[in-house]
Amino acid sequence: MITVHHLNNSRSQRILWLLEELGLPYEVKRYERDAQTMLAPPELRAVHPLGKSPVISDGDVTLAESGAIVDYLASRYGNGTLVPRADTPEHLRYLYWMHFAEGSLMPPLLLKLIFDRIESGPMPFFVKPIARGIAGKVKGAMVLPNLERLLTYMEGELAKSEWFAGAQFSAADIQMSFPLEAASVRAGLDQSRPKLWAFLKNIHTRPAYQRALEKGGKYDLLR
Ligand SMILES: N[C@@H](CCC(=O)N[C@@H](CS)C(=O)NCC(=O)O)C(=O)O
Repeated sequence: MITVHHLNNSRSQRILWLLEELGLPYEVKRYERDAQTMLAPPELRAVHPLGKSPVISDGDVTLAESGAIVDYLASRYGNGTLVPRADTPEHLRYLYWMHFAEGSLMPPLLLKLIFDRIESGPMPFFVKPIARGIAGKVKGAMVLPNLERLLTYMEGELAKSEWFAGAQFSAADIQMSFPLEAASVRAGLDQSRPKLWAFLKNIHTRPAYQRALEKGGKYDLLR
């Protein structure tokens, strides 16, 4: 039996979705973020030393890192349905987007979250203008232009094919879902990018996506 160590409002939601797409039996072990810090509880460190989610166990295998988990499950149990055949251009695209999600897209989204919180968070009045000034500068000079470029680039890529790896839905689309959902609440992704917007609409209506929401509980992305 596969166990998903699932943190509320987190990247592990996409593992539940993948397992629903694959139609595999699995159990969900839930962990709740600390309401103040939003960090995972220490019990997750008993499963994996870094204490982050997602982590899965599958027999003797314990695996962390969402891209590795998605690729492992889809390759091992997907019978070729969610991973394009090796040595095809689609497989290369699949690999690219599988790594792009956490490697290129999440870092600026995380920076946006952190600097937004610095700008709006409580702090002594005499520090406020300095902290806000620094946060605003970093966002304006680096984070926002970078996000803008990334969104424009992805919009262009989805103009070439409906899904990230090509004409067929693949596990790379599942891996890309979390940063794109985060971009929609945090980085201004909206209808003005019609391809990316349609991607989000399309994934949200998939029955497996809906079932995963029922299994995972509340899924409100951090702003
Ligand atoms: N690159 C890792 C990131 C893992 C990660 O940061 N997970 C977040 C949830 S979205 C987490 O566990 N946060 C709570 C914490 O850091 O304590 C992955 O894709 O699995």
